[in-house]
Amino acid sequence: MLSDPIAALATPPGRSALAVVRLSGRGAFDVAARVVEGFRADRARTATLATFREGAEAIDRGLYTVFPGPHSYTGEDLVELSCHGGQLAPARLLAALHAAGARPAAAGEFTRRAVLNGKLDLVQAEAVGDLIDAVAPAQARAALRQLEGGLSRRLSELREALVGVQALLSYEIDFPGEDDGPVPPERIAAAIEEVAGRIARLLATAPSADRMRHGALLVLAGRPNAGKSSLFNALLGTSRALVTEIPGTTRDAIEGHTDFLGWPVRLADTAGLSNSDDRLERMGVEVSRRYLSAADLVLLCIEAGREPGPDETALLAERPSLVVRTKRDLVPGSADGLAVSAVTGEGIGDLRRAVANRVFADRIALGDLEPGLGRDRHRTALLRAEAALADAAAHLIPEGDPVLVSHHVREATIALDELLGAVDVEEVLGAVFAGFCVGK
Ligand SMILES: Nc1nc2c(ncn2[C@@H]2O[C@H](COP(=O)(O)OP(=O)(O)OP(=O)(O)O)[C@@H](O)[C@H]2O)c(=O)[nH]1
Ligand SMILES: [Mg+2]
Repeated sequence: MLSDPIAALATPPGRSALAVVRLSGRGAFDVAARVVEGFRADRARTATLATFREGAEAIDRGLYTVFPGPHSYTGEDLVELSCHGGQLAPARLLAALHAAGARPAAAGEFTRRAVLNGKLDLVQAEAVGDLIDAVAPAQARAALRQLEGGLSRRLSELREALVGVQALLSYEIDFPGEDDGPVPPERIAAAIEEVAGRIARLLATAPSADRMRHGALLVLAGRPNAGKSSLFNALLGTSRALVTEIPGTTRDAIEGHTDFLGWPVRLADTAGLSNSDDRLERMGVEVSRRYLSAADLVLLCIEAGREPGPDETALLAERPSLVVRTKRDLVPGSADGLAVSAVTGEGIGDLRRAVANRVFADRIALGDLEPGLGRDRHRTALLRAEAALADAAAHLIPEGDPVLVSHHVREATIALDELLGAVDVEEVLGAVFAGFCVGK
C-alpha cells in the first residue's frame, strides 16, 4: 500500500483570508521540518505559530497542527498548515512542500488512505463526498448521519446475521443429520428469510434516498401561458425564465436547483403542451414530454377558475402529479386546491410545503433517521446479496445441499464486504474516489 507523503490544498483556490494545506504519509514530519521553521512533531493536535520557508526565503507565517498516526484523518502522520489565502501564499507553500519531498495528492487520496487504514469504511467515505456536495440542509443531515456510521451499522448488522446463518450451516455440514439434524432446516430457512427481509426493506429506501442525493425532479407543465415560467421564477426566487403574455414563450426546458423547507428539489420549467404547427414549439413539446416521463412529481399548472381539459386530465392520470391553480390574484376568492399567485406570492409557501410532504413523505415518516441507499453502488451490492440469498433458499428444502446453501450465503456476505470496503478492491476504490476533490 502506498503511503508516501502527499500534499494538497484542502480549501478552494482563490482569494480568501486563509487556506489550509494538508500533508500526510510516512515521513510527513520530515517533509514539514524542511519547510516549517522550528517544526515540532511532538506537539500533537496543538496549533503552533511558525514561519513557512522555501529554502532561505520566508513564504508566510501561519499555524501548523501535527496529527501523529494513527490518530489522524488518514490514519498516517498528518500535518495541517494554514497560511494566508489568495493566489500566491498557498501555491508557494505547496510548492515548498513538494520540493521538500511530498508528492501532489490525487483526487480523494486522503480519504482513500483513511479507508485503507480503517479510519472510515467506503460507505462513510462516500458520505464525506456527499457532505461536501450537499446544497440542501436535508442532504447535509443525511450525509452526516451516513458519515457517523448509520448506514454502515445497518450493513454490518446484516453481515453479522449472514455469518450467523453460515455458522448454522457449517454445523449442518459437519454433523449431517439423518432424520432430523442438529439444526432444523426450518430454522436456517427462517434465518435466511429474516435477513432477506431486512435487505428488501433497505432496498426499498433507494428511490427516496436517490431523490435526496440528486434532488426530487419537479416538472412544471401545462398549457401555453398557464403561468409555468412565472411560478418557476417565484419558487426559485429569481427571474431565470422569460415570461411574456405570448403563448409559447418557453421553448426549451430550464432547470433550477433549490430546496423546499430544506428538502432538495430540481425544478424544470417546460414548454407549454400545445398542438402548435410551429416547428420550434413542437420540439419544445417533445422535450417537455421527456421531462414528464422522468418527473418525480408533475406540477400541472391550470389557471384558477378554468376547468381541466381532457389533455390535462389524461396527464394527471398518467404521471404522479399535483394540480396547481395559477394566477389566483385574477380570480378573487378562488382557493380551490393549491391556488398560487406568482404576482402576490400567495400560496407559494403552501405549495412548497405540500410538495415536500408529498415527494419526501417516506423520508419524513422515517423521522429522517433511517439510513437510505443513495447510490447505485449500494443498490447493486444489495441486489446481489438479495439474489444470492434467494439462491441459497432455493437449495435449502427439502433435500437441499447445505454446502451449496453455504456457498450462496457466502456470496451475499461478500457483496456486503465489497460495499463496506472490507475487502481490498482497488477497482471499487478507484470508482468511489474518482469524483473527489484533490484535498480530500
Ligand atoms: N396576474 C397574474 N398574471 C400572471 C401570473 N402568472 C403568470 N401571469 C402572466 O401570464 C402570462 C404567461 O405567463 P408565463 O409564466 O410566461 O406562462 P407560461 O406557462 O410559462 O407560458 P409559455 O412558456 O408560453 O407556455 C404572463 O403575461 C404573465 O405575466 C399570476 O400569478 N398572476
Ligand atoms: Mg414559459
